[in-house]
Amino acid sequence: QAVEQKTGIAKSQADYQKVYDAIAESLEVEGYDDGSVAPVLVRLAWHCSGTYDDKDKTGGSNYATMRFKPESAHGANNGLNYARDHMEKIKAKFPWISYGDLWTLGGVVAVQESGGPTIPWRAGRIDGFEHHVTPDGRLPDAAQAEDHLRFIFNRMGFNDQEIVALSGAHALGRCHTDRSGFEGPWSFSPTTFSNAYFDLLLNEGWKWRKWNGPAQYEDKKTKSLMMLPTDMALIKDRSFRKYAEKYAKDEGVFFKDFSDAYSKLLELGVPKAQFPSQSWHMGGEAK
Ligand code: DDH
Repeated sequence: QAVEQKTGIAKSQADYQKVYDAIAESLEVEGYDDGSVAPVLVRLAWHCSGTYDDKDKTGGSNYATMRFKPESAHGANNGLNYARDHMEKIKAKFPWISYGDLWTLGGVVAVQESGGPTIPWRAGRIDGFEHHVTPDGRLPDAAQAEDHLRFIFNRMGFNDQEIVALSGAHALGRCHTDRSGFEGPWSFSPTTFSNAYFDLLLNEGWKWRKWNGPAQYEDKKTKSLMMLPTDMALIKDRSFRKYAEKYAKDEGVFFKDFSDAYSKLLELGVPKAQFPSQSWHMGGEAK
């Protein structure tokens, strides 16, 4: 087996801060969706990490295996070529950074610069090979419900509270018919990270949308917002619902729990010995 690529761990936090700044500067893209690539970068960081299996320790963000054909072609990753191509422009400026570090740092920048909490992050992931690709089917299927959510996220090592907290990322972004088949944003401000997702989920009236696409909900009032069946499971299931209610009431609690869970997500599959340091707070002031 070939020697794995250099990690760049001889670099300091200041070096990674330069990458952070370059990503932050690149987020606004006129004419793309709602004017920002932040949501799709949050999704790239999540999908490159969420393949982890806590039993056999395969998958996760360590090897950035979405660079390889079998994984980039997995249905759940449709549209992420846009995010990966965007990140190639950053990689060209900082060729020493590993893809796993680049993509996960992209998620951190995108959350923080969209007004979300500080996400503790550290460098140390290494580029792997095609044989590290995990089988299709490790990411959630939006058409399903609470049993599926627990099956998928327990495998990664997440509990009910963490599942609900992580799902709050859907305050950002939208569904695209040419990517997932679903359509529309979850919130009225899809480039702002907030607890709006939980507030809307609990306090808007929702009904099935009548259309030719896959089964999804729309809000009764404006018909401009959407929820996936898996989103709705978070208020139908009693254990999930108590966290959704907590996060709708208190954005501070949501921010803290999201920060902990997203930070944990981004480190899945990375052997602790690969991290040379404690987590860093990149970017501006800690929130
Ligand atoms: Fe998600 N997500 N996600 N999601 N996700 C989609 C978009 C975005 C599910 C399905 C979809 C998380 C959990 C789940 C983001 C972040 C996170 C889309 C639409 C589908 C479908 C894709 C498209 O058409 O472009 C399901 C199912 C789950 C689940 O079962 C829990 C989590 C945990 C995160 C996270 O980041 C922690 C973001 C952001 C988007 C918006 C992307 C965009 O381009 O805009």
